[in-house]
Amino acid sequence: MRLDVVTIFPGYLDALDLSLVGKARRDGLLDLRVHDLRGWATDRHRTVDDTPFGGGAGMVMRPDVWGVALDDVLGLSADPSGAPDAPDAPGTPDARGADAPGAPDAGAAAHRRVLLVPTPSGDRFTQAMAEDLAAADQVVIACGRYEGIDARVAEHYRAEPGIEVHEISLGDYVLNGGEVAALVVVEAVARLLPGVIGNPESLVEESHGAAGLLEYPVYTKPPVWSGLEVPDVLASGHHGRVARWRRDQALARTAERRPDMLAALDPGALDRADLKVLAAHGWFVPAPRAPGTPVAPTRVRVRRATGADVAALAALAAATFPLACPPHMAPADVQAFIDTRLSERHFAAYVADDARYLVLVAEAAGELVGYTLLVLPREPGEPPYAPDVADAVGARPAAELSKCYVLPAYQGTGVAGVLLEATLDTARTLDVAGERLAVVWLGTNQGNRRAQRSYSRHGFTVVGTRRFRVGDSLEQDLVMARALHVADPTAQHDGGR
Ligand code: 6GU
Repeated sequence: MRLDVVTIFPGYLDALDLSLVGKARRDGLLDLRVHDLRGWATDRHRTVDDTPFGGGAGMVMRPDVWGVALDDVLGLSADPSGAPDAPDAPGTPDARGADAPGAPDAGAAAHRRVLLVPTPSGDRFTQAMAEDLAAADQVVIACGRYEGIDARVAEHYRAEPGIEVHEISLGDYVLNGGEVAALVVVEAVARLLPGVIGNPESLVEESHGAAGLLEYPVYTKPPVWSGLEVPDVLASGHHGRVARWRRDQALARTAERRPDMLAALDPGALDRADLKVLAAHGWFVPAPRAPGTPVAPTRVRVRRATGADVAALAALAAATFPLACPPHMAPADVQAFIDTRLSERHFAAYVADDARYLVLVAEAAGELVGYTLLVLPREPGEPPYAPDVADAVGARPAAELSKCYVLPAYQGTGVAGVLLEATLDTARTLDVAGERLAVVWLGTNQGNRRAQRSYSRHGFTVVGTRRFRVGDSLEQDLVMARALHVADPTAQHDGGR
């Protein structure tokens, strides 16, 4: 590949003689030429800049000087052989030998030529761009200084057939010129060229690579340094476990440092273990809305509901409650239950009365996807309202987890578990007239094994049964309970049943 850098500070690019890039040049894998822009200036002072039209601070680089320089380097000059590339000022380090004028190579029609203009107002330079550039035949980097290059230069070459123009930025900060960006681009592109890196395997797993994750942390000898040990798994010799550990680390790092990268992951490339790591960091992959349209991982946050949520809460309750009802229940009964317990008016009352109710919501991309409703006793000794439950749940004060629902798209993703744990965590901080809450109980339909399994995983155990009426149907519920302040969740039944 051929790479040309045009700059008023050719010496800045001397570093490209070193290391891998220097070796690639010496090995003929990379034809890198650095040119002094002043070689194309025509006045006695070799001027390349002038004052800005419209006024303002600083100087702007002249389009006419850049135009002849870039025409030469890109091989667009009428008479390429006459290009004044050679007359660099004595002492400029443009002594690359191979610095012939930019005559177009034979077969130029098939050539992909790219003009890069580094500028803080460009598109962010990425690994994907580096990979794209590595496939080009010629990349020319036009390094501006001062306030930049006259805007007509990029415009002019954009209109030139066969030339791609990209204005690129390294990041959100301002440098004095494009030379550092040229170093960055050359290094990022050169290492992707065939033969430049001895072991191409090492390109596979790196940060910003195909996996779309940051790289896992790496370690070498000594095994203990400064009191810090290398993680045991890496010395286990167990390739499968090492690979899993590295992937877990990559996922966790990316979740913590670059959530924007997680949102761009292909959910099809995530296995169950991946989903667990992501869930632990608050990221979930909802089911597709339509088959074959996978949804990207989504950040889900759990928080207390506010008055602003009541309309969305009522809509969520109306969407989720019927799905949890057994199939034989009359739709009219289900609707009547919603109207008398889960309307907007009811949620407004729940949210407003935080001595009596705790409402948490799970929010994803501004949408409510789940909620819990915990009902607190009015006084510490108040038993659960139904005698069968009062007997089964012995400890006081006892709060009822009345609702714990998530949208179908988030069922099985772990969101319900996060919502439930957050509810228990908040419940642990609550008291009823000075006595801290001791137990949370709930009734769940006997047929709903999925819910029961989920509550069991979160420390609930079955303590009894109750009857639960929805309209005409009298349902048999399991009563499950969980102590809030003991390590052993089975210890809660002393005095119960
Ligand atoms: Cl490419 N150029 C300049 N001058 N400043 C920058 C930049 C480029 N990228 C970030 N800051």
